[in-house]
Amino acid sequence: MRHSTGRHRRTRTLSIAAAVVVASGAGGVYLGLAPDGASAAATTVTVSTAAQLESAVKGAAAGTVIQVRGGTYYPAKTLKSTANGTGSARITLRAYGSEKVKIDGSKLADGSWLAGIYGDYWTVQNIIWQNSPAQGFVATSSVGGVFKNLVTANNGDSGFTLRGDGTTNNLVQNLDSYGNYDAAGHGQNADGIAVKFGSGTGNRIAGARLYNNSDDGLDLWQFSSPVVVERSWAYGNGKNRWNDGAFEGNGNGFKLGGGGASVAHSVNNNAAWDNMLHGFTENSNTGAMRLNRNTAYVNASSGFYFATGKARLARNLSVSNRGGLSKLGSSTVSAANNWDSGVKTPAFKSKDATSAGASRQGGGALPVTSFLTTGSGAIGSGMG
Ligand SMILES: [Ca+2]
Ligand SMILES: [Ca+2]
Repeated sequence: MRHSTGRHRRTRTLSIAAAVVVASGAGGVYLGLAPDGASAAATTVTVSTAAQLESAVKGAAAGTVIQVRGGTYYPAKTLKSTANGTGSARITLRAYGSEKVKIDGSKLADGSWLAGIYGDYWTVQNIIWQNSPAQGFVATSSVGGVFKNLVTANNGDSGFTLRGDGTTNNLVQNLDSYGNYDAAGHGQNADGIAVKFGSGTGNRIAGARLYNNSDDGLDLWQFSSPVVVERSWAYGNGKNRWNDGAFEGNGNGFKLGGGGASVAHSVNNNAAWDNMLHGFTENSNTGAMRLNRNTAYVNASSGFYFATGKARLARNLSVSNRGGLSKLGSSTVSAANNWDSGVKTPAFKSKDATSAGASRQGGGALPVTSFLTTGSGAIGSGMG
């Protein structure tokens, strides 16, 4: 029984691998099988043309590793897969070595996403997704995804999206998402990262820079399970950078709900500056969100807008926000923030954001910056 299952799996895996070999032509292909045949085979496919990339994504199965050689790729269709990896045999799509890979949607049909993943246990790493006519990268109802060191830039709707019920245990680490703008909606939809219209626990966003998008930096609209957002920066969102005469972008840094969901997100050690609306806002989410050690600076409206819900805010820092430091309701719990009585506002070491926009460190971590740092371990974002 057990042997029979193993044999079937091996056969199936080999036939998928063979299909990928054919599809990828003369590109370097490595095929390896687990010794006992019980776990899925590791199949590494190296691609160097858009057609090879499309075939490899289409043919991916548990254990497939797709390595993309440096260059700019213009797929003719959305890169789409419903395949599932497993915890021990992930599906990996990544740049080859340290080569720079741009996947560009400018030849796609109107309304197309650039990438749509519907499966579990994908790792997608070190790739720039740009110029899509609609969304850049979308993962729908995915479990266990690792989305690391990605850039989503200048797409026609939100840069990076997690959506759907069953969106569980995904990590989005070190994302840069900028310049996204939905012309059809006059900018009202394109966020840096959207975790919207869905549910599922264990999702975490860390080390992101979400900037110069037409709508919000981060948007958790109608996502009904807690999301962790940490060590991320949102800035310059909601400005009309596209000469759109009917511009409708909102421009919150961190928009933590809306659409009726009441959910306790955790939002820690982030910073929002120079956004056109609030730095951080519940956006009608009445859940007991926790916000600790975040910093809001020179946003056009409130630094922290939590007027209706049960958010718990502690050790946050709000400076020079034009609509006020904070707007809190009677159910909000507020302690040791710089707007609370008796709490001092430490001085920033730097108000020059230039270094925050610099290249990331090797490995993908946020650049080292003194911008908005205070040296205090008691209040505000540590900026990294
Ligand atoms: Ca909007
Ligand atoms: Ca939005």
